[in-house]
Amino acid sequence: MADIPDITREAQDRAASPPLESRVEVSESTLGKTKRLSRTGRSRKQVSSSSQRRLVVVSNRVPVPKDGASKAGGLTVALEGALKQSGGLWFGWSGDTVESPSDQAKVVQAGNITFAVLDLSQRDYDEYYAGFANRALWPICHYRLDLVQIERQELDGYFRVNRAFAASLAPLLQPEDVIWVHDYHFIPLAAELRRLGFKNRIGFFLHIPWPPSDVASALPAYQQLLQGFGAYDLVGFHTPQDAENFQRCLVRENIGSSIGTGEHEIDGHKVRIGAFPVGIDTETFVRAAANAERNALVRRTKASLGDRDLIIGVDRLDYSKGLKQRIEAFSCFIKSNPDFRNRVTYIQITPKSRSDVPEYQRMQREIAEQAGWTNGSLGEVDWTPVRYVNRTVGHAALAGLYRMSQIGLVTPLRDGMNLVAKEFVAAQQPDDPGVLILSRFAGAAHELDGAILVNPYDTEACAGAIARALRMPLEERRERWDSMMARLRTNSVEAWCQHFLSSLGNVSSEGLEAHATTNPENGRYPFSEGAPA
Ligand code: ADQ
Repeated sequence: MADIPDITREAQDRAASPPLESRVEVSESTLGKTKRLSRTGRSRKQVSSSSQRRLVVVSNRVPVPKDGASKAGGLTVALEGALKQSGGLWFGWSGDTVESPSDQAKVVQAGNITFAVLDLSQRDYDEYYAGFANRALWPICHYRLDLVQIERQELDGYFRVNRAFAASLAPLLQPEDVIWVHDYHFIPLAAELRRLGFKNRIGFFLHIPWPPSDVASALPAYQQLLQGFGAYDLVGFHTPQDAENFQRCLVRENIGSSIGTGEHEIDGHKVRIGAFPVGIDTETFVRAAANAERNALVRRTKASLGDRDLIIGVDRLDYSKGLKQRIEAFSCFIKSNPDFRNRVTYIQITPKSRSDVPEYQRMQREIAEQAGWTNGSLGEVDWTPVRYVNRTVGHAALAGLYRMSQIGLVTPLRDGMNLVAKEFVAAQQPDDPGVLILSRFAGAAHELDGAILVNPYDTEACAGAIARALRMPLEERRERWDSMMARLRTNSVEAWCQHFLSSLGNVSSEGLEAHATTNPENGRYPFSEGAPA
């Protein structure tokens, strides 16, 4: 497995000793007092120094606390950890569609986090979310040109909603706020805020992959989207490979000019580009897993397995997760290793998502049918080889299910990071850990060097990996787990957040120069160490 990306080591150092000017703390003014401020002016009450900058997070879905229900989105899980540390404002879509949405956000205060959300009209939802974001950006960023749906109207809707969200966010912003925009739904948001006169530091993090230019250029309004990145001060990706793909797209399209390693100037504005691999709340997961024996679902599942081994897969139901190929690989494993018949069970826990997008409806049907066929052809009266479940499971139970599994099967066809891979590792019992089988096309493959890396399209190789994992001696399992766990302990979600925000805080001419001098221009991308071959 390849080397550790340099930026992660840097993250560890920074997390241990955050620079003063980049610390983000809760300022006194909260959104509860939603007074309108001049766009660039400073309210007299806002005495805000660089060490007291309020953090504003923008993401499509905002988990406004309601009933403590468990959440299935990786973005949510990662960001909650981040905002709890610093407090501030979390702005985005409410998740609701209404007939006549207000342009003023609904505000809820919870602890040190203020949530502000907007509803969408059905048309906005169809065009911006179900349309352009999930039928053009998502498939293209996951290298699925065969699934792309391009509609002018949806493209217009995407830019229209971004403009409207920027306009509604504007009155809630303060001049010193540090704004952190998340994911593909909001690429043009910074450009819209700049157009309104905001000069705040604005960072962007993409939670999904960024493909090479031949694939990315299938995006409609490709140049306009790329140009929009120029309004950010910092653009982050999960892996060096994604960051490199992105910068090459800029170069190839003649958008601005490269001004050093990982830096670009677009319309006179400097943008820093880098890899920031997201982590998980490792210690919480470790504790949850250790206590999970008390969990009723975990206990019932254990009893239902008897002495069979367990293989676990946990994914949102999405074509990027490679579920069809995974079930095929499991089936191939059983057929080629008959001694494992009735000795191993594969549980796939998969909540449905985006069910109103036609490509997802089709896939949901296909996967369910495939699980049914597999059980029909392989199963016994007393053995269901594949337990396929469309449910969300609470994190405590999930941690326990990971822990009792001999294998974590994480084989996406393409994934920005994949938090499940990390959660599985964190949940293992140190003296008897399970084995992670991980797709080389998941961002996590850049970090988790103790996993068995597989090509998810190669059914027989994946089946072979399952057999190898089930027969792996304890010593090798421990060795592999130790090295992955060390990484998870240092690159937690806190370290990720700290690293991104400190990098955003350091974006200035001076910071950029300093950065350039520490990365000798040797023709390689600065963070390109660590990409799997
Ligand atoms: P996702 O595509 O949603 O995230 P992932 O990173 O695996 O994928 O995160 C899924 C999260 O949802 C995990 O925390 C997992 O525990 C949880 N989850 C999944 N199924 C569940 C279930 N049945 N019950 C309960 N919880 C469940 C996007 C990108 C990823 C990237 C993340 C974070 O697609 O590549 O890693 O954002 O940046």
